[in-house]
Amino acid sequence: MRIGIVCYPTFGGSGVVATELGLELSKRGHDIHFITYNQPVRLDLLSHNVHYHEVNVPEYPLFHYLPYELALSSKLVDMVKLHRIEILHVHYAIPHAYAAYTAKKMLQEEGINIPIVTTLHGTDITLVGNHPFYKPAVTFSINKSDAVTAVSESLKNDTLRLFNIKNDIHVITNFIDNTKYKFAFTDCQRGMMAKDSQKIITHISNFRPVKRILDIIKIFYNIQKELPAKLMMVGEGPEREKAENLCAELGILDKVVFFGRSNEIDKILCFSDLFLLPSETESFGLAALEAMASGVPVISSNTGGIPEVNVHGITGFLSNVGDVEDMSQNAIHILSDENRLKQFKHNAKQRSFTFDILNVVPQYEALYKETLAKSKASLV
Ligand code: GMT
Repeated sequence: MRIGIVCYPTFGGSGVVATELGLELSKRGHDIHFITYNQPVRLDLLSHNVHYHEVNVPEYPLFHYLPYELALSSKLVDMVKLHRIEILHVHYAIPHAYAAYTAKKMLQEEGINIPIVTTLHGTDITLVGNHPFYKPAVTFSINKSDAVTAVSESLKNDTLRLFNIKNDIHVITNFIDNTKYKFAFTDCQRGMMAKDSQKIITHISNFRPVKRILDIIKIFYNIQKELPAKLMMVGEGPEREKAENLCAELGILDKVVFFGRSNEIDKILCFSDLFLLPSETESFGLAALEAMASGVPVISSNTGGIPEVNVHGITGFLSNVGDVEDMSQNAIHILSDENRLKQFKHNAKQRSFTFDILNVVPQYEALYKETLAKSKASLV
C-alpha cells in the first residue's frame, strides 16, 4: 500500500508511535510518506520506500497565527496526487484529522477518493481537544474519518464519554520493538552515572504539568532518605526549572541529573532500576512501556490507560494521582530487596512482549485494508 502518515515530528509519544509504525510498515513492503513540518525525530533513515515531505507555512505580515492546517491540507492534496497515496493515517486529532478531511473533500472534487484513518493519542481528547473552543471541530473530524483508533480502552471510553461520536473506535495499543531493547546490563556504562551501591531511578517526558514533575522530585526525596539512590530526569519542558528549584530547596541537586532531550533513551533505561510516571492523566504511557521493555519496573499513577500497561504488584505499582507517600513506599519496597527487584524487572520485561511491534502493526495493516475496501465499495 502507499500510505501517507501525518504526525507531530517531535519527541512526544504520538510522533514516536507514528514514526515507528511507518518504519515497520516500510519493512513490510509498504511505501511510506511522512507529511509534516519537520523530519520526525526518530526518522533518521530515509530509504527507497520511506519518504519525508515537508509542510511549509510562509509568513505574511497579516497573519497573527500561521495557517498550518491550510498549508497541511494543500500539501496532502499535492502529495496524494503526486505519489498516488492510497490511504492517509493521521496521528493526533488536532489539527491533523481536520486538515485531512479538508484535503479529502478537495480531492473528491477531482474524482480522487482518499480514506482517512485517525489515531487518537490522548491529550487531543482528554486535555486540548475537549476545550470548548476546539470541541466542535474535533468531534466533526473524528466523525468524518473513515476509521478511528485509540491507543487504549481507557482513551476509547474517554472519547465516547466526552464527545458525541458516531464512528466505531478500534483500540490499537502503543507498541514496542523489543529488538531495540537488548542492551546487556554490562554495556550500559552504569558506573559513569552512579556508584554501585546507588539505585538509579529514571523519568522521561516532555516535562509538561500533566506529568506532575514535582511529584517525581518528592518521591525521589523520600526514596533517597531510605537508600542510596540517584535520579535521572530525561526531557525538556515547562516544568524543568521548577523541578530544579525544588531539588535545590530539598538539598538533593547532587543526586539528580537533568539530561535534557536525549536520543539515547535505551542506554539510559538500560542502567535504570526503577521508572517513575505519576502523571495526572495518561492515555497509555508509552514511556512506561519503553522502560518495561528495558526490564525496568514502573511506579505510576493509576490513571487513564496506565493500568492496561503496568500491572499492580507484578510489573510495578499503581497509586492514586498525587499520592506521593504511597508511590514512595512502593518504590522503596521494590528497591530495598535485591531478589524482589530482580523479579519485578523480569516481570516488566515479560509484560512488554504483549505489546511487541510484531503483534500490533498487523492490526493497523488489517484496518487499512478493511478501510480501503469499504471506501472502494462505497463508490460502486
Ligand atoms: O504526553 C506525552 O508525552 C505526549 C503525548 C503525545 O501526544 O505525543 O503522548 C500521548 O500519546 C502517547 C502515544 O500514544 C501515549 O503513550 C501517552 O500516554 C499520551 N499522553 C497523555 O495522554 C498525557
